[in-house]
Amino acid sequence: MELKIVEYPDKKLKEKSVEVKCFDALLHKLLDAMYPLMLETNGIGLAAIQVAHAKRVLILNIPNEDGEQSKENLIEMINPVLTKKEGDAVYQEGCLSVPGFYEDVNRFDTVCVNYQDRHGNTKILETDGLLSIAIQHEMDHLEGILFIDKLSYARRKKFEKEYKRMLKEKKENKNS
Ligand code: Y12
Ligand code: CO
Repeated sequence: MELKIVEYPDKKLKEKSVEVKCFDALLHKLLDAMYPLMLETNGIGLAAIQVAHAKRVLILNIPNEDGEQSKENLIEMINPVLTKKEGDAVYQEGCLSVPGFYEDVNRFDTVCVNYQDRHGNTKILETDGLLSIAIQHEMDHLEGILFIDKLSYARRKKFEKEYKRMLKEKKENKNS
């Protein structure tokens, strides 16, 4: 399955993803194609809508203490639901769909998430730190929300200006 990252301002990213009911070979194909793409693009989290599939599917692969990602630590979440959100955290986030821009975002510190694995088995995970932030970031994608949507008015304006300039430069470099 050939996948490509959908980048802002593509309207596809605003779509609300739909519940997965079939845990079939097609779902496994999608998950199997998302993982190498996420690694190739230096991502630690990726939602299916970022590869133009509006399904409630996301993957996470947090690097270990040596900064290395391994398949052992890959988490695949289907139909995730937050059942607990506690405390406050601020983290400088980035997104494969908004390349080149990083900004502080307010999140919950600890979350508990109920989800299904690729076979439809129910799982529960309670976590904090980077994994908690990544879960919240990726779950926002399922609602069509990007981290830039959570910025203050002034920071969002700054982003739009910088991003427009970056896209213009990209276009000029491509044509020269
Ligand atoms: C903390 C903050 C955000 C998340 C969500 C997952 N985000 C990512 O995995 C973002 C990765 C990323 C990688 C980039 O590098 C390339 O595309 C090669 C990137 O691009 C540039 O900066 C040019 C942007 C974001 C989880 C936890
Ligand atoms: Co993202």
